[in-house]
Amino acid sequence: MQLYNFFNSSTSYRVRIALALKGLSYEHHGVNIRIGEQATESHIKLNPAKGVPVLITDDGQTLTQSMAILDYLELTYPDSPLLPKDTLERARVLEICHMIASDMHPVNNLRILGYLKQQLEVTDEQKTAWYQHWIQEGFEALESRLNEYGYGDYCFGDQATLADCCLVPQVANALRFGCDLSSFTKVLSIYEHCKKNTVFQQAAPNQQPDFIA
Ligand SMILES: N[C@@H](CCC(=O)N[C@@H](CS)C(=O)NCC(=O)O)C(=O)O
Repeated sequence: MQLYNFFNSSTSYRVRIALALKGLSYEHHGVNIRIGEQATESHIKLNPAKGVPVLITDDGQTLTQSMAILDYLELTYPDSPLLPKDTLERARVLEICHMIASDMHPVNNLRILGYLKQQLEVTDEQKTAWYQHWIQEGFEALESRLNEYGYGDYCFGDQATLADCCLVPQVANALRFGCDLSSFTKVLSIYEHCKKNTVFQQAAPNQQPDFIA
């Protein structure tokens, strides 16, 4: 497999965690979204939505959208499952994933922040206020849901699931942007637990070949 990704991209990081948890190797291709490599002609051929990650499967198929990639990996490589078999439990895991992937990530994506700044000409303070507002809203909901249904050291139990694959990169991004997450104690305790896992560490931004300090 080949993975087109960027070290600090949270959607890429989700997929890297899942690949690591499943023990799957892949060829890394760095796409520097800070300098617009996601919008080059060659990348648009892979992903017309101008984003990362992109997975090229072992049989040469091109897949975009991190949640679709995670689903593909789960079904194609069922060892070390990241979704529970029980239907309700599976839905709970996916609920957490989509709180992050569908609600939180899109409004704070690089292109959105860029549009606010360049086209709508908001100030840096307004852009930060926007970012922090959606982080606060999103994490409040996440904290509440995890307190209600989560259990164990990971989001659900003592084994990592796709919920943890989505949670860790979102927390890492929020901390990188200087958000105060101290009131989200459940979210933070899961994050800290995952960070101790060497498999999660393997997928971390600072372990990637394209990492820039
Ligand atoms: N929904 C897509 C989002 C992909 C996406 O937009 N990724 C970000 C990085 S986390 C990106 O490439 N952003 C580039 C940009 O906004 O220009 C997914 O989950 O794969």
